[in-house]
Amino acid sequence: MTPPFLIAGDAGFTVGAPAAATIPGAGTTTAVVTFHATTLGPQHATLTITSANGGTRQITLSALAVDTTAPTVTVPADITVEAAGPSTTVDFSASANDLVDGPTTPACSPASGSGFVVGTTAVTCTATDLQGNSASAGFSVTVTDHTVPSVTVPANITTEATGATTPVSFTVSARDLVDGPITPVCTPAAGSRFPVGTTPVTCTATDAHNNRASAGFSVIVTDHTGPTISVPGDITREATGATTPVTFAATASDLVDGAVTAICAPASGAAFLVGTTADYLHGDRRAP
Ligand SMILES: [Ca+2]
Ligand SMILES: [Ca+2]
Repeated sequence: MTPPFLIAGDAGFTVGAPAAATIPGAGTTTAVVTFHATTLGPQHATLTITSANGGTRQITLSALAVDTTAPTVTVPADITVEAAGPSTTVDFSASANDLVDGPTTPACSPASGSGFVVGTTAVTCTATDLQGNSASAGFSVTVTDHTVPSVTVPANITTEATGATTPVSFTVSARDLVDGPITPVCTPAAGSRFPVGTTPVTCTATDAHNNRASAGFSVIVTDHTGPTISVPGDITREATGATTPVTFAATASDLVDGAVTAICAPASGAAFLVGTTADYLHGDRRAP
């Protein structure tokens, strides 16, 4: 005789196969009982076993529902952003879900909305369920600086020569989003001596991450200043004939050109008539 034994459960658990077991003779059978706990803590279920002749027996099963599973933490992929300043605000979202507690908000360090410096910063997000099980996940925030500094130079400078070369000073500046003020390097440098004419000046600023920018202007040195001429005082000679040769020395010096030739008319050594002759001279090769 192989009477079936029926195993039935109350609400709160299910009985897996073989729920209806055929037990040959005085054998045993196995049924899988699964609790569906809706709360943590002790769980109870009652099994009723009915034999072929209608006899029943009830068995109370107990289980303890526990939560030893940490939440699952979801973080974004690694983030790369270009710096917006010495510190760059980066927002991100991370989430966590616990089998028992449901969605939770992980705590991230540094938190979303923090300021990140240039470089790579590791962010760790940790979620802890109500039973104290915690899990972490991480990603990185990389802030780059590919932005060149801004270089400020003056407008073209025009100045009158004060010598063969003329010292010219000027002020330039540069600023980087990340590094702040930077001192540009100018060629020629401020305070250099410039020749007459137009000389381009290039100023370059390099930030801490080797991003470089240049700006330029011109220094224009003009020479509108005539030479200084030295002539002798008025000369009086006694005539030696119809005309009398008179020699004299005249010199000219220019701020830019130095000594220049003074050309006299009449020239030194010319034959002068009796009377007064005005002698004119000029010497600056740039004279207007
Ligand atoms: Ca849990
Ligand atoms: Ca920069």
